[in-house]
Amino acid sequence: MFTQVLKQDAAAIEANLKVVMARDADLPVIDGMRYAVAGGKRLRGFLVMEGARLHDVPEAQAIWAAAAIEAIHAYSLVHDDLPCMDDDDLRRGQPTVHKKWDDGTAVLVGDALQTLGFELVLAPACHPDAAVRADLALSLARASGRTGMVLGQALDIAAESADAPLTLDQITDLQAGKTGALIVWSAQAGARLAQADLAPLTDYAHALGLAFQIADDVLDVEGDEATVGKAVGKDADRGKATFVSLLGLDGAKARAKDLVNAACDAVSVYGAKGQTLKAAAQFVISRDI
Ligand code: GRG
Repeated sequence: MFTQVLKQDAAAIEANLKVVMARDADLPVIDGMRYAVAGGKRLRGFLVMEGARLHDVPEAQAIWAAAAIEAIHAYSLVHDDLPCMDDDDLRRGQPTVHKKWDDGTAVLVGDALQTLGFELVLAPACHPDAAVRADLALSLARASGRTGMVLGQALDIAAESADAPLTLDQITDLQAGKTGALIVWSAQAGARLAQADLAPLTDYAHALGLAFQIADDVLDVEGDEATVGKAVGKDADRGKATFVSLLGLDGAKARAKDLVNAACDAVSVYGAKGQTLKAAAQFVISRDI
């Protein structure tokens, strides 16, 4: 069952990150890193592990790429929660890093988690061939930096002071960077480790990433703060254009469903082996966390 696989992968990723940081100095930045990287659904890490399983990549290798993407994702959340960005007090049901410590510690925790992500994909245990490790690191840099997640976040910030609300096409582009790019990298990582065709998993992840973001917008309207583990209702409070404000609640849900169908079609080429990825796509739009 998908949720069981997600749980097992999450535990393996947690264990890898714990071992990696076990011998580090006893400083707020290290405590903050352990704190920030703990918890979460580990959806991106799961995508790495499942893509690896599809291509018969050993788990002992894939776990390094899975831990890497969870470190990068955690960095983005720590920085996004800062008062100069989204200004949130709650993340994964706990006080955000800058609330528990201070802004300076949160900046450093994010910085260090980001560099940790690159350290992990470049670890020889991730792949014996340095060219494969370099490919993982280069694609991760492009997915997380100025052509990916940072670009999406910058477009989001610019939209706040724009004269007109964003159109559906503009929001789709913005989210392809902000949330989509890391999801695409995660789904591709197993094929990169196996030096296999990236196309089916790329198509799957483009549709999944958008469905994930639409589900996030729906949760912002319908979700419960205690269950979601972060503040809800923020988009409407700020008059922000979202998939829900542009398509309506029912329209957004219908669009997410279509995207999940497209994601499932994309992995049909793997036959029965693609079943868990199909279940993951269904989970993304039915989740309440
Ligand atoms: C600071 C450069 C920079 C980028 C931040 C990812 C991001 C960009 C901001 C997060 C804000 C946000 C709520 C985005 C919506 C989608 C999203 C990424 C939700 C959080 O991801 P989940 O639901 O979280 O996978 P868990 O806690 O389960 O890992």
